[in-house]
This record gives sequence, C-alpha cells and structure tokens, in this order.
Amino acid sequence: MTDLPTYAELQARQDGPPGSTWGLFGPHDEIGALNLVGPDEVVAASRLVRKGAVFSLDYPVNVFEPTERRPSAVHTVITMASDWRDDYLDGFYLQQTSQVDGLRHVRHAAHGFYGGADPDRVVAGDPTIGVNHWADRGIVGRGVLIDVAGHREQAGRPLDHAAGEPITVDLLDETLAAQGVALSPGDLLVIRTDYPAYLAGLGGPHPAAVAGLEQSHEMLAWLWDHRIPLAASDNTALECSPVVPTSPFRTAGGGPADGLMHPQLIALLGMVVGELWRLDELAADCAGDGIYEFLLVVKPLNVVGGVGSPPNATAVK
Ligand code: UVW
Repeated sequence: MTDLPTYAELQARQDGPPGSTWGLFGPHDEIGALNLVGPDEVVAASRLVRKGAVFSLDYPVNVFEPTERRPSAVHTVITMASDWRDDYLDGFYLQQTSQVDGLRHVRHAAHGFYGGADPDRVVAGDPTIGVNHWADRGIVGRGVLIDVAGHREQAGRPLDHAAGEPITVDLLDETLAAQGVALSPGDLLVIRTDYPAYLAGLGGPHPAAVAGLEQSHEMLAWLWDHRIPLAASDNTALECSPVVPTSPFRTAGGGPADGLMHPQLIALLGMVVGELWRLDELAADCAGDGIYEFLLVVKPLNVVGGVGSPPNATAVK
C-alpha cells in the first residue's frame, strides 16, 4: 500500500482517468478500494474486540418515510399449514434504508463506470461490478467512528443540518484529535452527523438540506491519502446537501445532484459509500469508554449485479 500513488499523483495520471484508481489493483478488479484492506488489517482489527459489546449499524427496513424515488417495501408473511411461516419483501428498494452504494450506483459523466466497466453489462443478472463481489469477499476491518456531531455538541455549536453545513477536512481532523484517534491505512470510517435525530425532530420525509462531507478535491485527497476504502454516515448521502457552491465537480449536464462527489468517490476511487447508518448506540458507547475504534463487519446482500444493499453492518468492541 505504501507504493500507491497520492491523490495528487492520481489527478496527474495520463494512463487512466485523472483522479481514478483504475488499474492500480489489477486489470480486472471489481472490488475497488476494498483492496486496501488485507489479512493483516483484519487480524489487527480482530484484536480490537475487548469487552464483547456488539452494535448493529442498520436501521430496520421501512423505518424512513418513503420517497417517490424509493418507496416502502411490502412485507408479506405466508402461513403454510398451521405451524410454518415464510415471508417475502415486495418492492424492496435496496437503498431505502441503511445502505451501501455499490460500484454500479453512479458513473462518471466523462469516464463511465468504475474500471471502465461496459455499461451494457451493468444490468440485472450480470455480476459486473455488482455488490455480489463485496458480499463474496465480505468487508471486515478496523472501524473508526468520527463523531462530528458529538464533538460539535460538546463545543456548544451543533452541526447545522438546516443550513446543509459542509463537514470539512479540518473538522474531521479536529474531531479525530479530540477523540485521540489516529487513522491507519485500510480504516473503515463511520461519520456521525446526528441526522436521524434531526429528521425525527422534523417529523417528515428527508429534507433537502443535510449536513455532510464537503465536495472538494481536498476531501477526496484526505480520504485517498489516508487509504480509506469505506466512508459511511448516518445522513442521506454522506455528502452535504445542497452541494457547496465551490464544488469542482459540476458538469455541463446540471441537474439536482450535479456537483456531488459520488462519481469521484464511487466511479473513480472505487470507494464503498454508506448512508443512513445507525450510529447512536455505538457513539454513546464510544463517548462512554473513550474508545472510538472497533472491529467492523459489513456484509452486503449477495445480489448478483446489485447496485446497493443494506450493509448488515456490525461493530464489535
Ligand atoms: C443521493 O441521492 C445523492 O445519494 P444516494 O443515491 O447515494 O442515496
């Protein structure tokens, strides 16, 4: 991992899309930045289990209000004979509740899907860059909670969701310093904004303005240069919304999502993006014992050609 280029070097590359990791992990790679976590990191992460505390980082299916884009699922329980039950979900949008966005979720406007995947193969039933690859491999490593919301609460300046406050690199560093945590290559980051409490206070559907990561090259450099394969948050899009006016990622196409850095995170860097994760119980425990690192196990559904999935994420301390 020490031989990998810096983000500045990725941006200057001429043998692939600038800012991309394409080809760094082999010509046929389909797991992206997860290559940054190997057996050594998994063994080290397993040593973080010290007290046997287990935290589910998934919210239930259908807990969030349905949106036009992502309606609720219908759960049916079938009685067969009198002693047996089966069930099924109908209309289950895999990104309706806690989720990981897979490498299929978005393509870069100029360069396409991660690794140059053929768009004709990014269809149901074809495994190309689907979440099935992450499910087959599993996502296991050292999880680190960056409790930005907790840090700002303590400072008496809560994160401002209503203003769509951008979380900057400086704020991430400040929070880590306050927590006494140093990042290591391969760390799986979970970033708490306390969005679910804000949403509950609003009492309605997801609002347009949400605090989250600032869209900037500095942010991408921070993530890549720390060798972070997964960044998840408890908010709707990991990133802040609306997009900051200074976003360098706007395209000629425009549109409501224009300027988000999802295409850079997912299609260029190959990162796992997590959204709407349940972090409150974990955060309370971390604040209690002052330990913000843990074993994190994420196991997306093994849907061949899946675009996204509930994370089935579990933190163990
Ligand atoms: C956005 O809508 C920006 O996020 P996602 O599609 O990943 O939920």
